[in-house]
Amino acid sequence: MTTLLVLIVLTLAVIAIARVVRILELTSQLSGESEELVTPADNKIHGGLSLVFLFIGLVFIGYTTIRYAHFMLPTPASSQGVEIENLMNVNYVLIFVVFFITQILLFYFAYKYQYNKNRRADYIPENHKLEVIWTIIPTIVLGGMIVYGLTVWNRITAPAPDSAQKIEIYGQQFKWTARYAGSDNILGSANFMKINSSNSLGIDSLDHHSYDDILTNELHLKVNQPTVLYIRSQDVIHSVFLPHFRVQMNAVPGMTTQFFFTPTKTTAEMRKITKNPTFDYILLCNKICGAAHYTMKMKVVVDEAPQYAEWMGKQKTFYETNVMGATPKAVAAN
Ligand SMILES: [Cu+2]
Repeated sequence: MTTLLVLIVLTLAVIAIARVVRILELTSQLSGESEELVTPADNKIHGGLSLVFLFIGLVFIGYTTIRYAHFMLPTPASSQGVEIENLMNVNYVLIFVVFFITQILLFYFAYKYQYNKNRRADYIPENHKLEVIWTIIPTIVLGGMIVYGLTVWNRITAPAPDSAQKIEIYGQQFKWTARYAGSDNILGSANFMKINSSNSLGIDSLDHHSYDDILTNELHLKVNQPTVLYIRSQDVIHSVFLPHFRVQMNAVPGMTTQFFFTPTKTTAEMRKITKNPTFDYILLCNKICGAAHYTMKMKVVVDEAPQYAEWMGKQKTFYETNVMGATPKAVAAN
């Protein structure tokens, strides 16, 4: 309600200002002055205002950057994340340098070169040296950024080693399920034809690799263990987003996408780093996938090996929950 009132007041203020300007125009017409006439005093005021605007803008940028810095992600929690973070930082530095140089020059020039009837502008139809400089510098800088970015991308999307832990992340409207490959480290095959109310992932119960698979609603990762996520979707495009690990990959129906990374900081370590005793890693859906998209998240825990083994020991396998559990019913049905 307050927002609406503020908007109404602002709209009325704009209309009022427009009317006042119109009245001023009409009075100047009546008094015989030309409305386009710009006096040297006007030029001075506008030139000065450019400097004031530049100063206010710079102070505002500095203030908001410091004031809202805590909304930035904490230090990356995976080895791949460190590379992405460095790439981002190099980009930020370049963008900030170019931003400050161009904005300062823009407003300073508006002040310095305000109209002066005694000054004539130089006529420079072409200047090869200048054109070569402003072509070559951006070419080198942007070319360097592309090469650097592609190198990082190739490294972080390199194939996972065989020893990497395999976990499936399955998205559906509106939840995530994690499936661990179990002691054989091979995920059992799955097929959408096998999806039913007790098997939403469509896991093939005839494939013996699926017997030791473990389905969970929480993603536990072992610290310093290379981990590869195989990502599937049941219905629409979702996106697996693990901001603290700087990981993101789409979940696309009909295909399996993947992302390989190594978590390097346990949840306990990250709680110390963020000075937040209730901090938890999170896996979010980062594609607007429907009405309850915002609820589509899963808690992520990075454990030391013993805690990880303890948690894993408490989980039930697909064989225990679906195959063994389903057999008596199947027999009874026959
Ligand atoms: Cu989603």
